Amino acid sequence: MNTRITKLLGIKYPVIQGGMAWVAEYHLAAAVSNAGGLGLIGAASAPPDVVREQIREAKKLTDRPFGVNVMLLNPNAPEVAQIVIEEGVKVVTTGAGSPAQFMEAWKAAGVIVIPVVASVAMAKMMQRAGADAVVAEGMESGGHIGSQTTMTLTPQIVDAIEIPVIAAGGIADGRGIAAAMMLGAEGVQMGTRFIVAKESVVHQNYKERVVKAKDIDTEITGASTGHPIRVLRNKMSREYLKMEKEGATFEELEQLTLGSLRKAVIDGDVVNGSLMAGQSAGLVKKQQSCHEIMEEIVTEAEALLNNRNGE
Ligand code: TUI
Repeated sequence: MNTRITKLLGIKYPVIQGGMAWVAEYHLAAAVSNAGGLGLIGAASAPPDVVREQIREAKKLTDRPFGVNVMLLNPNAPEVAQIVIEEGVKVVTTGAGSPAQFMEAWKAAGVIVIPVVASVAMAKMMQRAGADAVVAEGMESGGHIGSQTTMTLTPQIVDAIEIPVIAAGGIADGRGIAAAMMLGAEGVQMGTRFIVAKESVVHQNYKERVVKAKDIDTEITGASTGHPIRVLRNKMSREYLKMEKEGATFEELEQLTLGSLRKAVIDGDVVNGSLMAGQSAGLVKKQQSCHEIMEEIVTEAEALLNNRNGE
């Protein structure tokens, strides 16, 4: 399990937590880091001051490295990018766009930069811009997604760049980790399995929907707006898709989903809230501590990878 990723990040296991909006707050980030992976605080659309506070709280709970995910659709992204530097955060991942404009400042400050990409072209661009690694994220993932699958995207990005690749999308157990390694990845990013972690502050109603989810229970909303989002099917997603089919405008759809992720994560409204989750929800069967999750998946992956070598 020692790869360029564990070495680069100074972590025990090559497992990175997804920077999930509302879900990836400091309790979860610190717990994942304490369990030997890389925890992440998801800045998402949080006000910059809240992100700073989250970073300071995480530092109180862990001495291990952790990171911040900067969501590039957030108008406050430039301020968040600066806060990351001021607070001495070791690692940044980015999502939903190109972080090129922040790269120089982050590199100058010694921040390790790992953009999440959904295409080979973007991976190459990020390598040229000075990224230390990339996350190759397939459309099995929850939330904002691209259009390629993890199985096809990961090896193509591995072939196209020299920096290490972390696979994401559809990975929730040791089999997924072993498979990702076989595709040439040197680490994985997992989100959905950590939604239900004991240390995750997500409302119990949301966690139960993830645990109960079957293989076919996610769907993609927003394909027509250019912001496809994978969620667990519920009243909200059905209404959204119906409006989308009837030709609703971007503004009307935005209005419908305004605050809907908060509704699900904080209020536990699993009817009208937006339940972002990946296809791997069907693989998530129980609520465990981050330590239990990490030990279980790494033990399983190591056994599979060692068997392959006839050991
Ligand atoms: O960013 C994510 N997943 C997310 S962000 C998010 S918050 C949100 N809420 C409502 C609407 C939009 C976002 C929820 N889930 N994953 C990483 C990711 N990045 N997936 C895909 C991409 C991506 C897409 C296009 C990265 C780069 C990219 O480049 C396009 C370009 O040319 O700028």
